[in-house]
Amino acid sequence: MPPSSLRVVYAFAREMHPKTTDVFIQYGTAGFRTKANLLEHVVYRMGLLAVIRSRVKNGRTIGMMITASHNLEPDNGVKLVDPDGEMLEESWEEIATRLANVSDNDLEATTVEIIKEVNADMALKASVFIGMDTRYTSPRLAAAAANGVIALKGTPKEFGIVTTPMLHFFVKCRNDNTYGTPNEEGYYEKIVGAFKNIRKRLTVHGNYSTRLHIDGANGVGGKKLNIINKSLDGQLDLQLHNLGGNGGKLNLGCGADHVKVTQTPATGFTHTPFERVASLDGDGDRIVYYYVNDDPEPKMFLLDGDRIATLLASYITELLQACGAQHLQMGIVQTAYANGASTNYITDTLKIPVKCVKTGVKHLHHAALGFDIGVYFEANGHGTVIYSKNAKNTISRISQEGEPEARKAAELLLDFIDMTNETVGDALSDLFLVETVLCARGASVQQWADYYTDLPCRQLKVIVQDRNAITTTDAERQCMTPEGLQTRINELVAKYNHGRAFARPSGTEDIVRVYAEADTQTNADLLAAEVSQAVFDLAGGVGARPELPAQA
Ligand code: 16G
Ligand code: MG
Repeated sequence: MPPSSLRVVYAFAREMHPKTTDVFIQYGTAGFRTKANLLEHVVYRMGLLAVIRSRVKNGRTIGMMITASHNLEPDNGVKLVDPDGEMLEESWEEIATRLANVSDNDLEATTVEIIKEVNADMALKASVFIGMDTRYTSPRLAAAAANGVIALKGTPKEFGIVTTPMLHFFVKCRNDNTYGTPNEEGYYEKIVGAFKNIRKRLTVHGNYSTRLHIDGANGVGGKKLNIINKSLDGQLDLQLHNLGGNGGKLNLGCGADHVKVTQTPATGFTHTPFERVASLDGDGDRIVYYYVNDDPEPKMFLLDGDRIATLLASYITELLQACGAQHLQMGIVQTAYANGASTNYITDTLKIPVKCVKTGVKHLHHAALGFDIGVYFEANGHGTVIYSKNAKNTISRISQEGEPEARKAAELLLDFIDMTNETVGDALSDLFLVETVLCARGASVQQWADYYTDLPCRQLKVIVQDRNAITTTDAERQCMTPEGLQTRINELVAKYNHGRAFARPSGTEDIVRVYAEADTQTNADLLAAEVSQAVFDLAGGVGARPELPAQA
């Protein structure tokens, strides 16, 4: 395509998706995310970039997801998905940021510049899959995305309202048809189909109950479970809550992020003591479990991403042993947010290698690729399992040639693999994985919670002038700047039994995040507040200095 035909890029921008703000926007950990009304030109331009990316990848399909995940309703966002269903290659984040921020007048020239720089052959076909969450601003943004694709003569395909992991799955399937069929039915067929297969092999026994409450965060995940539920033939007794409608607001007082960060149950429905609840986030890529006890003031017990990782990894280990494939190397990948008790349990009890990496799915996913079977989870409930070709081939061979017992375990494992959305963390797929393990073990949610005891922890936010004044190393566990901050954190941590704390600049909000854990909740709260004060004092805090909790 000669550059002259890029006039249409400018024409679409001017007429339909003009840049009306000078607020600088950055492609962060999970794409662009901000107030929805600041995003239309950004999403249009990402449509352009997706076409260029598709051509650089020889016409393979690229994904675009319109969502702001667990953020509240007024926000929205967009992220690109690479051909194997993984996050956009990191080196393109700067290109995306550049394209998003140029003026409309410079858009055509910048597009030409980028095409040259990445050496895209504009004569190739280009295909872009577009999905969106349930926000009322999403259809408009999805249309802007499609216009961006059309402006550069790519072919958009819109999937309407889907979970983020579904879109990742579709992109992967479109580029690799051995993985599945690239549409919603294909997703159900593979993932839910595998769950049903497994359920036929397992008997519900012991303390496992098929009843599972769902907190759908008033987002897309609950809606999809509502569809799935109709085909489940009673294998699960799903009680669906917070499905949107009935005045419930997206992610407000509910959803995985709310439950994890506030350590309180979702609002919007009544909890029955000791019954499992699975809480999803707004776009269905995170899940945490919890239950409440029957105290007069019910206490909540959270089973977060660390719990899910350990549950899945220990079950896969058992199956690998049962099929005589223990030589396959399994590892768990976590971030600094992983509860120290989970890391100890993995090392001391499960005896599985564990790696700690920087926050953000792409870092976890990348590290997990280093194992035959990599289980990665963020404490916030985002994670999955990935299996190498070698692992899949080995297990598949055993399922055909092994001894009867080994065969049985291998067949189960093959279904377990099919049930896993390997492209990215997926609340629905994770739910079926967890339910499978609990069912196989005849375990109640309390028994699961008893595997180890979490250290009490607390997360806080601090507002500073420039969050990038804080730089970190050692997978974000140590601060390098500002000078003196790490020394101060070390002094504070040393005062507490089982104390651990860190501060890191957020990749999605203009704030610094502080995490602390210690032997008691009071101490964890105190340590988090003290570290917040240190950040405030040494890294240019803005507004009121964080206060220590009342009980201090
Ligand atoms: C994004 C990341 C998530 C991470 C979170 C951290 C993806 C798809 N999502 O939501 O993994 O935990 O950012 O946010 O990578 P923060 O930097 O604001 O703490
Ligand atoms: Mg999400």
